[in-house]
Amino acid sequence: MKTYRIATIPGDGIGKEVVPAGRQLLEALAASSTGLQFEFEDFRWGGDWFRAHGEMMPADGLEALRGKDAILFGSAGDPHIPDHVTLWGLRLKICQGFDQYANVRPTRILPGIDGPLKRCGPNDLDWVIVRENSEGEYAGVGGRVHQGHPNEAATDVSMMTRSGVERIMRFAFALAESRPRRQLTVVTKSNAQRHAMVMWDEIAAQVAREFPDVKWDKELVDAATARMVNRPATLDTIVATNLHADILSDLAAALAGSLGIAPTANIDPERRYPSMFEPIHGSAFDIMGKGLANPIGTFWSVVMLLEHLGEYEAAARVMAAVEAATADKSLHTRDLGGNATTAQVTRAVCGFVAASAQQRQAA
Ligand code: NAD
Ligand code: K
Ligand code: MN
Repeated sequence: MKTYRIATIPGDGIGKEVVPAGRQLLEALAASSTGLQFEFEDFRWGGDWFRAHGEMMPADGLEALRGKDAILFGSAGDPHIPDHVTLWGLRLKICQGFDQYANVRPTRILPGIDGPLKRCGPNDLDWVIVRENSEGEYAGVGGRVHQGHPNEAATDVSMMTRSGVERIMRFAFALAESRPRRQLTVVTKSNAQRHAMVMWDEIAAQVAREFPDVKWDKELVDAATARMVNRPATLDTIVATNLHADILSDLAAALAGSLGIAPTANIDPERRYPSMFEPIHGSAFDIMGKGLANPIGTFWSVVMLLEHLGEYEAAARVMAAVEAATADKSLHTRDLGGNATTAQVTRAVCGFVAASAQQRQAA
């Protein structure tokens, strides 16, 4: 019997709705599997914790997470606290504290879901975006002088290091090599950003020599958005900076049908620390507390969590359950044009997981 220690951090807004749903799914999986168990510890950090303690998570919070096998995260963002305080105080603190430098964002058109692109079927859009997750535009370097005065100046410096770029390029090339098409697009903006992005391009070309089987090309980030819409089938694996990939992956999610279905993994590839899995969406203030949140993005993140743990069979079983749910339009939440609730989708996906276990036992 294998027992995994999982930390759950719902955070704020709809994070408090989708993370419990993700936990329910893992519990359904454990109940219907032989040899797989989860030990959960729930951390109630975020906006409420901030109101009570003046910080988003305790100073020794990372210590409490360190021994876990994985973290399932919801969202950081509270309507009454500035966004940069919530983001830096919780999500980025964990990503940077545990050096989760590779952010992986798969995008596919799932069965039953109609994306906004005409003539774009499941085979025309199958991407993985790799986001540099530790430096770049979100390095936190910069400041403000003469605050509030007419001559105020402010900077956010995009700080890139050779070792930081090398490791994300190597990760992206290796991931591209592991996929059937062995193809990588390196997104850049080295026409305008003439220091860091030029180094980024040079390192891409250098790392490419270590991966002779990977076909790769370069695309400016603005042109990349148009290519995603106009020629989606020409893309496969994509690597981009922290900011560029942040933006491209929301576009990717929307093109695949909804922000509510997109998953992400914040990975420490060297496995020194626990990795963290979350839907890519935020707190969704407009629908929080109403039971309308689509839990599919969290469920797909659970699939990525299981894959990271090496539980490939369980991961495939959960993904099949997710796809059985999306294929049924009566299980679509409002973001997909339906009227199912978070609870209904969760119950259905847990039911599919249980049913697939029974079928396996019968076979
Ligand atoms: P958002 O992702 O919260 O919402 C954007 C839109 O998508 C909203 O209309 C929302 O209703 C819809 N949506 C998102 N997820 C959905 C789901 N699961 N089901 C149905 N509809 C869904 O982005 P935002 O409005 O820009 O940000 C709100 C807050 O969340 C901000 O505080 C922001 O900083 C934070 N945020 C946090 C994270 C994170 O923790 N990783 C990511 C993005 C945004
Ligand atoms: K999130
Ligand atoms: Mn984002």
